Amino acid sequence: MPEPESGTRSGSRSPTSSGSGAETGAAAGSEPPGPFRVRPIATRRGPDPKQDRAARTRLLVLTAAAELFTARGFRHTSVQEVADRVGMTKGAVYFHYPTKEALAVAVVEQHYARWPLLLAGVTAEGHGPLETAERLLAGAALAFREDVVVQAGTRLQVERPQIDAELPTPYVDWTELLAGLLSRAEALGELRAGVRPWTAARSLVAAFFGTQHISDVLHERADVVERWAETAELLFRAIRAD
Ligand code: LUB
Repeated sequence: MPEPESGTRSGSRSPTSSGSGAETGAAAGSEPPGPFRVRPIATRRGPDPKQDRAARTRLLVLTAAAELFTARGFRHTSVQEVADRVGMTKGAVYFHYPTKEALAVAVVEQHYARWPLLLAGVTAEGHGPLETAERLLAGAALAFREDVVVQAGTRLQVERPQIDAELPTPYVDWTELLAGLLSRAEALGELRAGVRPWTAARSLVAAFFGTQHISDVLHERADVVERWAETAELLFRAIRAD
């Protein structure tokens, strides 16, 4: 599997590092399988109802922020608007997220926390690596149409120059995940001769990103599933051995 070349991961903070208070909830060392080592916000943390309530409130605030970030972007969203949306005071919101930047980081990390769940579900279906890659991206397209946290995380990553916070490095984990699957497909002789796993992985990520972006701008992602299906059909025909 190796590649990648320098400068793609070293030194740049990927979603894997949990230095930023990403929801951990679980004992150290039991990281979800990589990449995307970010945990979903656990709303049930155990015997302490106060902790449960706090976790549920954090999720409520995060979802409201995601709706506003998706609709208006980072700059044009205020913490007061987030507070109004969930019927809380600004102070109560700041108790859970000390700054608007911290809210943006949490939203982006929860965007990436979606993918281990999708990965586990598709992997459990027991398909070959190429079929798994195809179904993963089809599942992601559905999430881009339906899930406001996925949509908000995508917009915030595009607006990252405006956000004074350390956001996870975009695109690199999907590329690593797909390159891993395509390397396994190569080992099984499922790849067309001359197709390099990392090249194909970068091409799939670029095509997916472009497809969802155009669908967003033109149709608020209403047709992203269909648009990705037609692009995927073309790309996997080029990648798959006859
Ligand atoms: C994916 C986005 C939007 C890549 O991996 C990422 O960072 C992504 C957000 O930045 O699309 C395409 C699978």
